[in-house]
Amino acid sequence: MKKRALITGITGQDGSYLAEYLLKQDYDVFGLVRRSSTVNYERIHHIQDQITLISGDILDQTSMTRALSDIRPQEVYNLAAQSFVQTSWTQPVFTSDVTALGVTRILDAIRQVDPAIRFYQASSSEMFGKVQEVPQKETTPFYPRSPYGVAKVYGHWITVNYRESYQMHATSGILFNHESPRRGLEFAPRKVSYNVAKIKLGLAKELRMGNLDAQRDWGFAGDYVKAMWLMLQQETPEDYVVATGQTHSVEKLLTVAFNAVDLDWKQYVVQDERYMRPAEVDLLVGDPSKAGKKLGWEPQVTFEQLVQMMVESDLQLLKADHRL
Ligand code: NDP
Ligand code: GDR
Repeated sequence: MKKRALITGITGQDGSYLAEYLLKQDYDVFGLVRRSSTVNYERIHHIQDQITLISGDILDQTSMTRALSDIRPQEVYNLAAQSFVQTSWTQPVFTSDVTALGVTRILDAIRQVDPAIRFYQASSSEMFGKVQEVPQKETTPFYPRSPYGVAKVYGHWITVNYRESYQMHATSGILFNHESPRRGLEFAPRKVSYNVAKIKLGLAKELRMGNLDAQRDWGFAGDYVKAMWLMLQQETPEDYVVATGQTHSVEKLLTVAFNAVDLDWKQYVVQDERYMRPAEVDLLVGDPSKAGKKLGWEPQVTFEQLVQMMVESDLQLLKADHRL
């Protein structure tokens, strides 16, 4: 019998890579999708005939229970979230409802339908926020700096609580920033790669950015979904930091991306207050040694390779769109 996995957030960046990865592991893959007036299956279009999409929303507990009862999966990966940090200040209540309470809804649906289902929660380095330790590891205290970060701290602890209360195989993966050509256009690395490609092709003249001093530990999403799967294959559920162990500033990101097309970022980038945050996370760098030791996980793509891959992909995309 094939294993069955349910992915919430399958239409997102990570959902699409995870679905591909699980198909390669010979799973039957199911994805929870919420209704919208226009179809947004761009990232899973190429595998749509190999997966099954189920209508539901993590705001609606009934839909979670129904999906679990119908599918009877062995594994559930909860990737659904309002995941853009900046938006969490303008929609703090909605962000909490989806990103925090959504986790309880799905955990409790699992408890009712089949507590033996293994559960993965997409936790975040944003929980470390104003960092209390460098580098950050599983035991580093949390100090979130945005409504999104606060919601993720809730999601993390409710996962730990269901594990301890009901002996569920529930795991929280504390993933640092990970990117790819499929990243949403609003996140810094994709915003940069897309606009660098536009500038190079003569389709834009400038790039407006916020804080250039912030530092992040950036990896490749394709590498990170493998760590999610490995966590659910362990006999004992535990929490893991997943990161590269290296950090770079937004300014360095600009340098590498513009250099990839032989341009100087200083001639095109304009700082714009609109992209500054009310409270910033200045520096994130993870210590992935536990994931290395226990899961045998290691990132494969370097920061420079990642940025070049994204710029190259956006150049191809824009050339095709504009028939260049
Ligand atoms: P995306 O923003 O690309 O994807 C989010 C997904 O969640 C989309 O499929 C979206 O659906 C879905 N979703 C949002 N609200 C609901 C809802 N109410 N019901 C059902 N589905 C919903 O995020 P990523 O793929 O980048 O990230 C995946 C997860 O990992 C998120 O939880 C994120 O917070 C977390 N994370 C991400 C990191 C990263 O660097 N990428 C790092 C650490 C954690 P739709 O397409 O309909 O909007
Ligand atoms: P982040 O990612 O907030 O770390 O959350 P994002 O790429 O949005 O920001 C990274 C850093 O870049 C700075 N920055 C800008 N960011 C954006 N988006 N746009 C800009 O113009 C800009 N200028 C500077 C930001 O201030 C920040 O310091 C991501 C999300 O995927 C979360 O869901 C996930 O949990 C964390 O990564 C880990």
